[in-house]
Amino acid sequence: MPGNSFGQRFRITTAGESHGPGNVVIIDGCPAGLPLTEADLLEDLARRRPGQSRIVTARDEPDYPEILAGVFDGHTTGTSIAILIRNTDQRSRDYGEIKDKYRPGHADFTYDAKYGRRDYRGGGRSSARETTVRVAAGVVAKKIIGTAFGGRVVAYVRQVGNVVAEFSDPGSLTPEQVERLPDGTPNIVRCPDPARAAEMVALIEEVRAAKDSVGGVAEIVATGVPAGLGEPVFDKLKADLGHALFSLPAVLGVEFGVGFGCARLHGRENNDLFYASGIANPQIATRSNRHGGILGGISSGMPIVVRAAVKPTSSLPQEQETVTSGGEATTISTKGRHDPCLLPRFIPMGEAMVAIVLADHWLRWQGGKWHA
Ligand code: EPS
Repeated sequence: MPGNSFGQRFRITTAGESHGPGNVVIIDGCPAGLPLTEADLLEDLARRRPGQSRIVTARDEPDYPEILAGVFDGHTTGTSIAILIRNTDQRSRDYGEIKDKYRPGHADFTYDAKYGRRDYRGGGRSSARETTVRVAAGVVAKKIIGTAFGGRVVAYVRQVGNVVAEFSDPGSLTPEQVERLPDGTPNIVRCPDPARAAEMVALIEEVRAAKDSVGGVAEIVATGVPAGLGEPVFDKLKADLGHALFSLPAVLGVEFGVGFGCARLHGRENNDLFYASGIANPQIATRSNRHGGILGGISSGMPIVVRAAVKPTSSLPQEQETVTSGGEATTISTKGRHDPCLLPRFIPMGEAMVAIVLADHWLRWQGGKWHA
């Protein structure tokens, strides 16, 4: 398969480029009878939208979704859903220079190596602009998991550069804490620790002024997920979540629970001990959650905690060495409008991909028997 589709029972296929007419997603496998309107998609799209605050790209897109198929009378029909989001604020003249030059850290070189041609305007097909429609599909997936089992996915920024926020109970953080500061103003960096959030914003403003960029870590937490989601061996829930998150642009690392920290631990420290509560219908849980909510590739009923490391934006408005497609040495300073840090807008993308995997695995587990 050419890699434009993801999922088995809940399957998304996307098409689109950063400076083409728009991006589209086709969602297959959504059960009939789920309430769905364009208005339902707006909140998450606004959280992902460029131009939303002073610390993101200035490209200003309204990202208004058009549902073209699969919905009638405000409910899904069970047939394929198509959602289109048009591009309206492309500035392709900024990209004439990179037609023949490879931007450091970008996919320009590798797309040329693979296909021998590419849409060089913006990031083309490799642009994060494609994630608009994934976020729209993620809203559908969030509705499925919310209706089916009360599942909820909340993501937030854990780290920007050297500024790290620690949360002792990730499963208790609310979307309101991610989106708003205690005084009610927008939490533009989406870190639910107000002191760290202020430091992160200052750091992002500093790197932008220096014509540089900075990386970070997003933490994505799924709660209410029952024990039992995931397939053995190749389609472990962990493997599919890893696939989903690594498919987002700029992700260089994914870890669950204690993650790479497990390398330093002994088994006795790392094991999460089981306990049961209730007698007639005992509920089994673990006292700690170093395993991150997945054991043997199957959800344990504990919150699923996964982190994605996101690299600093490759596009830099300062001169860097590169080569042309003909192999001549040259320099490049990337024009265009870019995020000095990708993390604030990554949050709804991470939530969407996790929700899509959970909806897919729930539907696979239920064998398609679920009714809205
Ligand atoms: C992006 C490059 C910039 C960003 C863009 C992501 O756009 P352009 O293609 O015009 O250079 O503004 O972000 C969005 C437009 C968006 O909606 O996410 C890239 O190369 O990934």
